Amino acid sequence: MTVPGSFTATGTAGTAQAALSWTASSGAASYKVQRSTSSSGSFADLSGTLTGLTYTDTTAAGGTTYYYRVVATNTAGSTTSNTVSVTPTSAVTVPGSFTVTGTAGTSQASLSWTASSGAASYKVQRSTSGSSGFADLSGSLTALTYTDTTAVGDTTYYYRVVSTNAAGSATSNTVSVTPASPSTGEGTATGLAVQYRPNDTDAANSAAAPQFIITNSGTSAVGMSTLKVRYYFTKDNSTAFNFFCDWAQIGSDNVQAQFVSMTTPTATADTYLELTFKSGAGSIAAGGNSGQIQTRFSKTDWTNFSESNDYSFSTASTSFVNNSKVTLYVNGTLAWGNEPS
Ligand SMILES: [Ca+2]
Ligand SMILES: [Ca+2]
Repeated sequence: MTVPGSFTATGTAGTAQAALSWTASSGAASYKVQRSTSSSGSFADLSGTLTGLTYTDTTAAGGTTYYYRVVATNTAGSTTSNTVSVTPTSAVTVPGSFTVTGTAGTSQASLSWTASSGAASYKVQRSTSGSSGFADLSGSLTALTYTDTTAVGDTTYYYRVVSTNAAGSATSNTVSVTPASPSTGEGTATGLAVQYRPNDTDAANSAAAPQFIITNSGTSAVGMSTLKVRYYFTKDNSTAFNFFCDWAQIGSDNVQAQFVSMTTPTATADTYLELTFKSGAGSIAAGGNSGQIQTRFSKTDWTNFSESNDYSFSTASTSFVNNSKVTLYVNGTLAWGNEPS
């Protein structure tokens, strides 16, 4: 009987483990795996007595470098393999807890959050209820800030952020933000505002159905024929539009519409629907309003819109509320709202 022959060990890193294998040692009766955290030792027995040629060290910690060697034994003595180093990768755990804060701007909300340990990406979610109805607002983010420019002034929104990695996700606290309405000097002077609601909140069907009420909180009546309303959107393709005024308190025949291509498009607006009013529409008394103006438009080929990327579109409320992203002009001068920029 002679001592076991020379042989070679190899090691492969796993997640918090190391997989070892070795060639057969001639004449070996059994093997033992030894481990050290130093290449020079000391090595301690890790395994019991083995007869196979593989061993998995599941007691390893991710990110630590270990040194392994294998000892082959028979009754004549023992032979030790080469030493291999293996650095197991760290186990992926769900992202850590983190905190979001929000700041109100004019028709927008600025969010920032602390880092969630181990997070690969973040998503911002929004709801108009603090307890339910959260929907993804942003795409996948790696930054720790996000600005919601789709917010409407004087509306309270609830935001939270979800951090994600391969192991799962973590959700931040919820913050509420109420963006301010824009102040336009002319609007303050005239007291005019535009209320809006989407008659159809489906952002991906063949109809865009904005409905409006023009309100006059000023001290004098305003002739409707001096007014223009603009509703901004991206047309998504080059198809032309059909306009319908389904109903208007002032008489739908008194509502005129045209679609105007913007000379300076923005990410959320390349076209606007412009409403003007015939003299038959009369005037809006001080303290009064126009009544509902129920408009709708479709593409001539009835293909679907994508309204979620439209400047003036909002599903924040299905009741009539002020929408500063619908603009109103008196004799061509901006009197309400913010044009897209
Ligand atoms: Ca729609
Ligand atoms: Ca669009």
